[in-house]
Amino acid sequence: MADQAVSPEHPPTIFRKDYRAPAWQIPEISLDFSLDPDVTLVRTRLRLERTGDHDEPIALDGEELKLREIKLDGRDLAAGDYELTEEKLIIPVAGDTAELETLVEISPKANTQLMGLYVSGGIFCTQCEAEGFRRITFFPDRPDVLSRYSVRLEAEKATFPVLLSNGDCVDSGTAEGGRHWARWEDPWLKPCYLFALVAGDLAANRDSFTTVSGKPVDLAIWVREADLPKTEHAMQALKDSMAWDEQTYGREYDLGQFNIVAVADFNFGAMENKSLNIFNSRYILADPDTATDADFDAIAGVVAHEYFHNWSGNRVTCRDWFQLSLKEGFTVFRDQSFSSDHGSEAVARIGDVRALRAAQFPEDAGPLAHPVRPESYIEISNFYTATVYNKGAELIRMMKTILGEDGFRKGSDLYFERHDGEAATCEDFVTAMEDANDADLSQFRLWYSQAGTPRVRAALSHEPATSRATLTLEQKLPPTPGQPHKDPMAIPLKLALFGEESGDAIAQERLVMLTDPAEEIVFEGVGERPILSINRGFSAPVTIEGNRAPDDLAFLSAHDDDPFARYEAMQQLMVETIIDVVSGKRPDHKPVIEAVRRTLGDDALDRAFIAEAVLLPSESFIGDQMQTVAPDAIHAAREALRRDIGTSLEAEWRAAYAATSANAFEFTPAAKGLRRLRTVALGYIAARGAKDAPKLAFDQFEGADNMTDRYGALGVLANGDAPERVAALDIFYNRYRSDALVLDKWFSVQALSTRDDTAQAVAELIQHADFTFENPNRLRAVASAFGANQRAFHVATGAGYRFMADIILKTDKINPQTAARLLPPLGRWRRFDEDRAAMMRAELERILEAPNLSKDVYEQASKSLGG
Ligand code: B3K
Ligand code: ZN
Repeated sequence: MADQAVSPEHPPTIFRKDYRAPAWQIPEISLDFSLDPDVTLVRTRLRLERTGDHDEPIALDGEELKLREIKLDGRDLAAGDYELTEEKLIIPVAGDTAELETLVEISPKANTQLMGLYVSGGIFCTQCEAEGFRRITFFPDRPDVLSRYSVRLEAEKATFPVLLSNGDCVDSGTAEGGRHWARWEDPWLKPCYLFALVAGDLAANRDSFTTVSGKPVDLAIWVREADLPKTEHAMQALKDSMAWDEQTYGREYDLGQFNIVAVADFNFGAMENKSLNIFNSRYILADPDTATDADFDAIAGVVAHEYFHNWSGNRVTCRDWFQLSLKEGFTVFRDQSFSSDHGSEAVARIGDVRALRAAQFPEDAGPLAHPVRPESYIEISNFYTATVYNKGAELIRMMKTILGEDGFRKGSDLYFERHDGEAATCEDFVTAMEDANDADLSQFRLWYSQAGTPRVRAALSHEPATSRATLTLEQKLPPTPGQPHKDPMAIPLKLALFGEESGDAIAQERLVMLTDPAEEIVFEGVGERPILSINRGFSAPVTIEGNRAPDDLAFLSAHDDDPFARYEAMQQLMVETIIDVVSGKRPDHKPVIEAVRRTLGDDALDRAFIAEAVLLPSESFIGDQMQTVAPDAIHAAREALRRDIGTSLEAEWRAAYAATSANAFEFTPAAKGLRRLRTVALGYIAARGAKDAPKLAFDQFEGADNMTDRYGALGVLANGDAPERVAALDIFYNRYRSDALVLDKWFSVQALSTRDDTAQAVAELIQHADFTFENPNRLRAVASAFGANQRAFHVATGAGYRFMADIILKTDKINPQTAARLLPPLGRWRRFDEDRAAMMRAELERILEAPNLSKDVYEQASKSLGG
């Protein structure tokens, strides 16, 4: 199994090549929970079936379980009849089938890792993906063991009046001592990572949905009673998702109930347990006073994502965790398409690409780079990454681009039909796409196995005499850990040519498959000078390097008929302008200012698109384009450009601000666009240093009838040093201190501040009475936000690095999974100057030297150091 020595310092590596089908299947499991926060008893009966001709014992996983009883075919086993280690229970079995019964004791209240069964705000809940079920009972905790579940829950009735599990509730009753019970049965085979239970004092927002074939489904969103009014948006998103999956993928829901529960303490966004989705409350609760438009959109996206998993993940699951992108990449692609269909396609695509570039490109360029289908891991929780999720979604999107809308649907139909009820692989998905279309995706498969972001160099030349244009495309595949050399990839590039004089498309959009290291494409009949529009719609997750002059980019930003390409041209123009200044050239802000002016004044564009297009790229994105990141110089150059855009276009910003101001709250795409542009305009007015800017921001803050405007204004104030800043922060705190999700925003806005003292500010924030290491949302509101704040995190003294390492070490003792997710910013040391790199390395070494480090943090820190 492991190729390296196993010791506490060096936990074993698991390799994809070592996959073996399970020696035993468990077609049926019955679980009986006697719930108590301190001591919960779990009685489990498993029907064991030997698979194939072998004499291996049954090996069950188990972690932090106290074994009280064990019986095989009704007979008590003696200590010598089985082997029990810290992680395994191994039992020799004579026959080919048997019934195993265990009784274990667990302690949900003491579970701060939030994996397995735990208590959040007085509610029992579970999280089993990826390997949490082994913290509940002994079981082969792997996704290719599929079972039918029957679950009995018993708890004190007054404190835990609601008892939920997967499937349908088939019976319930009262028990002695003020307790009650319920039995749930799930007819669908499922892996144990999809098991869930919830018990607590919850109220439901109930609704219903009738499926396309006329079957009624009872829907319920369970929250604390006081939060019921905040569940409407999530409910609407759920019903929209159910209808969308029927229309778009022909996928109907398959049970009589669908339950969602929101809890306050959750390691990530939400979990797709069969018919009992458990959510971080942040992705359920919203009303205009407490949630921003971005929060509303994220809620719809996550509700859709988890619902879509019912087919892409649950009905067809993953054979092993190396195949994680099979369900995650596909499901992200599905939720992206859903959001795009329910709003502006262009703005949705800009958002997808922005997220990919913010999280995945840096991952691909750093020590933690891994293929979409990884080859090995130490701790699987570390592989719920932007590569597996977001780049994985880009792979699915590319297949759709290559095969076309109908071909893609034929492929997904075949995939679902072929693998329904199975644990499948990424390879199965690609094969279904090929078979349904009689296509050959052999070279395309490299996207699953080769890490790193391909770079495509595009050079266009023009010969007026022959009216011929020649485009040379060249692909370069940067080395990544363990993959020094790579084969050329199949890269689908949508491109078009525009005429400089006419402004017309002189070569209409076409799809070019770049499959060789270098290729040449000739365009005939090109009389006027052509301008290249490439990777339109972001057809491939690559970086384009080209010879497009600032004027050409400015031209595209005004004339391209692909909105994404238009946005992209503007971004590139901005990035190049800032990098020129950072590398010592005299600033020439004019092309950017003119491009922003034109976009702002283009009445044909929707406001949401304008707001995205005129925003400067983030400091970290600019850094990613540089050989060595220079955080302070980037900040200075970007701020100077912002100031200049603010000053030169002051009249335009004020006009835009005024035009978007009389905006009584409505949750429509148009109203959202106005709100977005409003705060962007406010930001530019403030950047210019206008005297009245703090007052303008404060008035917006005070007068707002919604969180988008209020938080937008607070963000502008938090970056400055006007007295209004302190006043607004205090008002915000006092108004929302009892609403945890809004209080998270109060922490974040300070950790994200571009002020000089942010590294100091976060050190104080974690001393605040409302800060806690135990709630992942609160922890991330400070630590993840700070890690994403390039200038503050990389403050030259190294205080940011020390702060983060301290937080990681402290969190590791409580919640290793969440601790490990804070590590990547420290791992990017190779991208920085020597002094910073040395300080970052020193912190990574300090982390690695700490006693009793979790596997999670060990893996991230050791790989980040390059060891
Ligand atoms: N499948 C879960 C993620 C579980 C993460 C475990 N570390 C949520 C989702 O992607 O839908
Ligand atoms: Zn998912």
